[in-house]
Amino acid sequence: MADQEEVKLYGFWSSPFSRRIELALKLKGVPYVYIEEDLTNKSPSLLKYNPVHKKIPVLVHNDKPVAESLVILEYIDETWKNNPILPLDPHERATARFWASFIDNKILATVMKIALCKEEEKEAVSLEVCEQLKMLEQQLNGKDFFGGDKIGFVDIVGNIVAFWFQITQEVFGGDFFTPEKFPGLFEWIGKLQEIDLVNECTPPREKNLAYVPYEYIEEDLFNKSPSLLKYNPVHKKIPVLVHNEKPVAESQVILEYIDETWKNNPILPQDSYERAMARFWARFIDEKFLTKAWEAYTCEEKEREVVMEQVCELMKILEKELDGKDFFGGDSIGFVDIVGNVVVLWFQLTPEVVGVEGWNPKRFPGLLKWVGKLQEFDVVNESMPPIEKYVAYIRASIEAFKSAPK
Ligand SMILES: N[C@@H](CCC(=O)N[C@@H](CS)C(=O)NCC(=O)O)C(=O)O
Repeated sequence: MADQEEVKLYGFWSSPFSRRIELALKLKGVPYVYIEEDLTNKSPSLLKYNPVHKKIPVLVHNDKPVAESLVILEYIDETWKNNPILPLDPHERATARFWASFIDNKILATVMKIALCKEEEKEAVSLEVCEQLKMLEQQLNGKDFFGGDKIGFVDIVGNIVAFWFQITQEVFGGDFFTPEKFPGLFEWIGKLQEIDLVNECTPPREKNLAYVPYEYIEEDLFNKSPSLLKYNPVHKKIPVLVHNEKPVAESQVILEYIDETWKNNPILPQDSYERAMARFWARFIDEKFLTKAWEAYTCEEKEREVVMEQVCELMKILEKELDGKDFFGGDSIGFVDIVGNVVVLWFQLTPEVVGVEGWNPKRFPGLLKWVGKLQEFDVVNESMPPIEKYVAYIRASIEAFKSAPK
């Protein structure tokens, strides 16, 4: 191969399709530059190199793009001939392509249905995927790998079964893929996991489990979009979550929907009484605390002291409920802690909005400790707006509220 050749891979850390290309390049020992794509905001290069599907992975070899992971794998195998991925015999090659396509087009499509189907359809879909996985398992036929005694085309493609299916099952519920049902496939997974390069090309389990891809659409609340008005015609407010074209509005309703749809890292407790309590305190925060806090920001100067004291009374009640725990949810973040982000904002905004003299946060050591614990989480900080921006927004909202006709 020419010395000056350039290999670039456009991928996404959690995508089984781009991870399989990384694995093939590593197995071949081909040096490459990896470019992480933001799939919610695709780069002009990705759109230029894959104008048909606009998807990763794309391999760019000496400025020539190749898209579609199965096509890329074959291109790699034909370009760098060491450590062959496909067998040499034409019939064996055809068989490998057949099963790779069965994994991507049949099994994967059925597993996707599990994520999208209604609860009552889950059993039938699970049965369908089990039948397909059985057919795949039979292909192993006592061998270590589909490729024989070493990893090959079907194994590289099948890594999606080995890793992602277990994650899908954990997130969406079900027991379609277990070692009891598929001893052969699980033995094969064990063999794959003995290969360092395979592990290097598998995204961290916890990060992957916690990842739900979504597209964020910023609304201009002074000029609401037709989509927002269509999706939330009752309240005409954000947030609205749209999942597979079905809209869900009202933040606490959305939180419960998220928790029931993606079952890993539960937000609400399992016990029904504890769930009721969590819902009770979440409503207390949104309906009592938030209403009073807003009144404290918007009331006449002469009433401020009294209203601030009423807010403090409500905060005392909340602090008592926290009862020295790290989180309302116990030792990890839960429903009340997530809804409680407005209390965190209160701590940050109040000195700016009402001035330091009217507000003494030290009266709430328990809540302050809780705020500190929350801020130890990157995801919490990432979902909080920059404080200066927020102060400006709240000041503008207070002005708009005060000047609105009553
Ligand atoms: N058949 C394609 C599938 C690739 C694919 O689904 N890529 C996803 C990431 S996992 C993607 O780029 N999605 C972006 C989009 O659909 O807009 C392949 O094998 O390469």
